[in-house]
Amino acid sequence: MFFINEPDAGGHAGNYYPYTTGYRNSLAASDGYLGQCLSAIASRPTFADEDWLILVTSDHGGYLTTHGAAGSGTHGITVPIVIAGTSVTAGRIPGLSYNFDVCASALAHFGITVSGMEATARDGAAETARPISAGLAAYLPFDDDFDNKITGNNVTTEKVSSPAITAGGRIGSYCDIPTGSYLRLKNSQSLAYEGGDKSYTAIVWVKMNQVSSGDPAILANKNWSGNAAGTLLCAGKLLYNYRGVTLNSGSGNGRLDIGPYHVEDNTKWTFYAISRWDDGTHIIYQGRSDGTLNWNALTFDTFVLKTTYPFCIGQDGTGNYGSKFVGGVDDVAIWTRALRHEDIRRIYESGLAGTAIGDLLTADPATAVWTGAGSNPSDSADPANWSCADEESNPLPDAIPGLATAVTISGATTFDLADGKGTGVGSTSRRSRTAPASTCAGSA
Ligand SMILES: [Ca+2]
Ligand SMILES: [Zn+2]
Repeated sequence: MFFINEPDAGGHAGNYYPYTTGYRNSLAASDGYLGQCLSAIASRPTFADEDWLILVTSDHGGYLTTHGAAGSGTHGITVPIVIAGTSVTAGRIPGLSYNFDVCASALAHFGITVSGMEATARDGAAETARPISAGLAAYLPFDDDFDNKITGNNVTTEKVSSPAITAGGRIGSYCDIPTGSYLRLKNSQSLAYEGGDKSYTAIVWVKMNQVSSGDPAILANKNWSGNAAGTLLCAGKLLYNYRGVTLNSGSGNGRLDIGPYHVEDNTKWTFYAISRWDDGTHIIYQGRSDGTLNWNALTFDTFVLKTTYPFCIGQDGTGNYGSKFVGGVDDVAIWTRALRHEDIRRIYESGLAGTAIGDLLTADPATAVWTGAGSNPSDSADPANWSCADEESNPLPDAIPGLATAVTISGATTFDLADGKGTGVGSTSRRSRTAPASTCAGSA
């Protein structure tokens, strides 16, 4: 076992944030030491016959220049855990794990089970990829209007006072919310969420001033007061005399607060995502304008998501909370399920690059795989010779092309659906087949 102190020192010296150069350098240095260690292990003459388990974790996280434990445990206890080895299942560790779980994981590797220990032996698990559109209940790009672009669920937008579609959003235009204005998502109380009405994801790009007083709601379906049930993304939670964005989740008789995150200045669009998983894990993400995405997580089993209030943007569920949100929101979306990390990262990075969530629904990189004999895509008239490369292995009728940009044929060759020409397949003959109207199930 070895211990690297650089991240601790780097955090105390500046702060514990991934967007701070000094801290990032300390992580890079640590990564280098770890790389040397792994290289040494892999170069052992008997390495091929050995059964290594590599465990990496941290004894604490950090908030500002502190370990982040007091007042809010989330910055202090949200730490990385990496488990690698030939016996490990690739994928995210399910639920919430703790640094002491590495002890149980190491013992389990040696076949030792310890009873009465709080720690749990961890392993990765492959997550099932689902289309980003799955469970998407509300999507508000604010480019031309305030409308929810997801039809069929009766969730509609209602303006209160004078929110305004304004140029200069994260993508296209955005919704400017002056003092006292907000948006109400009518009928959102009736949405049915997965996981016993407890799993959801909400994403919003926000541009605002650092809140100097009060704690206005950015997005909420709860009464802010006390332990009321529901969820609320809050703009001004106070910790260590520093205000920031938090997630507040209520059960009716208890609550969970995760965060806060420092707010960028009012010229920058910042990404926030909140999600709640079937297993109770709550996660709040902040994606900065500089490309750094980080998150805090806690478990809250008794959380109650559904309330009598609709989701509101710029207010709590009641519409009457005293602290008023002032700022802009863009590309807001609410799902009735938890999105995977990979999906949230993809949405964030796409947004940074100017691609809205709506574009991801129709222009997914739907990669269809040629499975027919040989490598001649002219045989593509037979859907049985194609399969969608997404994890759901959908056949071509679900898979192709209208909206896809490229198809992978027999692994290495690509087939450009835009002009219908294959490359590296012996000819560039045009495909005669008309693409089905539907797209890859991984795309819409
Ligand atoms: Ca927009
Ligand atoms: Zn320290």
